[in-house]
Amino acid sequence: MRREAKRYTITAALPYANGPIHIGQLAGAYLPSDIYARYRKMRGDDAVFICGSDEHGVAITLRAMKEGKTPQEVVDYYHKLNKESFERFGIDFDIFHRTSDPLHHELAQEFFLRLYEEGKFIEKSSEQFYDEEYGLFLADRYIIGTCPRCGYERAYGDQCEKCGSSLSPEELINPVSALSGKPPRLKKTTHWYLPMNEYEGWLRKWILEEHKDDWKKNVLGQVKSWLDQGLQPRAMTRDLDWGVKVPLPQADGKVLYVWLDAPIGYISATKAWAMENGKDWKAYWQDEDTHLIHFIGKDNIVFHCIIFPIILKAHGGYILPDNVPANEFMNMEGEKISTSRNWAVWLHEYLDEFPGKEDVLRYVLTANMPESKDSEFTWKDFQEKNNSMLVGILGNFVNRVLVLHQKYFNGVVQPIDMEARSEGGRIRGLDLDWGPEGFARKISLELESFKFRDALASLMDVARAGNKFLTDEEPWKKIKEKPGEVGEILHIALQVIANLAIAMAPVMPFSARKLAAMIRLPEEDLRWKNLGRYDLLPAGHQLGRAELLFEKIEDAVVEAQIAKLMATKEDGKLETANFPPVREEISYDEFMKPDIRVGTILQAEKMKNADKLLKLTVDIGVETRTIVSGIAGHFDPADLPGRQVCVVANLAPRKLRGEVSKGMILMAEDEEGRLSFVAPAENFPNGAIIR
Ligand code: B3M
Ligand code: ZN
Repeated sequence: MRREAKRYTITAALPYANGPIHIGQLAGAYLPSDIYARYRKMRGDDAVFICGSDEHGVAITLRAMKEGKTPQEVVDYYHKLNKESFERFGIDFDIFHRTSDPLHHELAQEFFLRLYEEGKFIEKSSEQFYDEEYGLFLADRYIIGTCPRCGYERAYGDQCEKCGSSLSPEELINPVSALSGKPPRLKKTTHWYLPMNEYEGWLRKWILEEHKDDWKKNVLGQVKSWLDQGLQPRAMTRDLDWGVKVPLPQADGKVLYVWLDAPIGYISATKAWAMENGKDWKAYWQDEDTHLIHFIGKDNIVFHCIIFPIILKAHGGYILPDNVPANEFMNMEGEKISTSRNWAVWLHEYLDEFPGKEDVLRYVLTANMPESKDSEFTWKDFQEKNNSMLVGILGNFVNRVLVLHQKYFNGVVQPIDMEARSEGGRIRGLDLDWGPEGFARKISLELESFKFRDALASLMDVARAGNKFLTDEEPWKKIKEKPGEVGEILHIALQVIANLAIAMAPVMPFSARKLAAMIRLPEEDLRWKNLGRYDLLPAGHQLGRAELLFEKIEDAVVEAQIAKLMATKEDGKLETANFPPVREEISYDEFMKPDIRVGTILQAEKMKNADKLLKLTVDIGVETRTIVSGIAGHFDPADLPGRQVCVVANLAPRKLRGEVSKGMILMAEDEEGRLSFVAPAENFPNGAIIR
């Protein structure tokens, strides 16, 4: 049985300080955690909301290499940018710490030493991939190859970003160094491994049995699939010079694996916050009555549900997560969000370009949150949701009421005989349940079960009910004959508005505050316990000045954003910096060896029992050939006949799935593994020579 929570430790994934924050990360981890933390605090719960920059790992050193900077320069820059962006966007962390802080290094080393001294690691020497040219062992993102599980060709040495599998370098098919682009050689080294396999039974019971009803299906599904595949011992150290030093005399030149140190960053951040605020950090990490909740994106599930819990368990004395409500991914304008291709909306740019519209983005991202499946952001939808929902429903209701109220009653709340107007927990004419099972409870339960989309929809239903009430009651027609009744109608509508101000606050804190000021609802009344009350604005209460809560967004504004995206897309195509450097020199004679010809695809069909292969019939002028090509995942065979290609014509024939393939089709491949045919710029005779 779950214990009632006395306090909440709420964490959001520590973003790598190697780039700005984009909307996918906001929708995945930062907005849901912020909404949840705000909700807890509005209820008066003891809750701390923790985040910070993840400043170690190959993600940082690769970026530094690409930018021609030191890793320290890179993390200093992005830590500051991201911390400020989060603040401006109203992501209300109690602390945004950083893993380069000495406090963190100390704690991470303490963890390592404790596990080391208690014999929780296995020390093992083995041959590992090594890049001769760069003099570096190739761990994690330094090595790229084909994922053994899904076939994605640009999986990293620690994880496949396509299918989410956690990997180790030796599992990759056709591994190459991300640095030199060359196949690595093997070199001996010693590391400390966490025998994750020993914890399988325990994990199965703790997650798949004890949490089978309260954890999200997507999270349980991933955990189950890892456990079913069987866990392997995983190295907790790396041969790198950037990171937390391994605190052992024999481990010179080694650092902790970033996924060992980063989650400990949640704890060190809590410690730093506690020190600054006179709190006891242990209560938030070691007291069984604390609920620990990790908000993350789906690519981080294995680390938060398997590796970090094992580390906490092996260490002892720490609580385990009560829930890990991981989200799926948000796509954008029909494509995967991609940092390397600059296909994203960057938070700091949005904040600069849409001042005062933080809540619009918060609303749209929450309404499209990828809670149970991948979702999509488009600028058109952004505009549409703003204009129809925020302006059309919520803003319109508030504005109509406040303007009429000002006009008829100078902003003074009128008396009402509530008894006479209500029956059975409802106010006549208004489709809202104010009772204990009513809208207030519904929204609370939705927030508590991490159903933020539903909570937002319920909130909009309240505004809709208010709008309908006003339209049905037609106070503007009654004001001459029955001013007393109009006073009551607006009184009721104002109570709905006060409730909206409270219910909005977790998702749209800026607008909630603005609205509260407009109705002069005192700060201390913006509490969750007041939700569902219809006496928040008593008769005689003087309202403030009405302003527009939301404004229409014109076509030109979103068209400009779309144009900007298209432009970056063009730039992105030309970007080469992330590709491996040029390979070793060859002689002119070597260059002349391949005989490359222009050809035209005549037929294309899928190969049986091989999802990735297409059988192509290609006319290369001098003859017609069969070529088997591994492009089935990228192209529809129906689209290929008639397409010109370049063929390496003198490649030795190979037998693939029983079919003899004569030659190879040339393809360009980008960082995401997308393929594009290489062909002459205009239609050309088949058989023409390329050199
Ligand atoms: N920095 C990965 C990411 O940004 C990683 C999360 C760490 S959470 C402890 O997605
Ligand atoms: Zn994969």
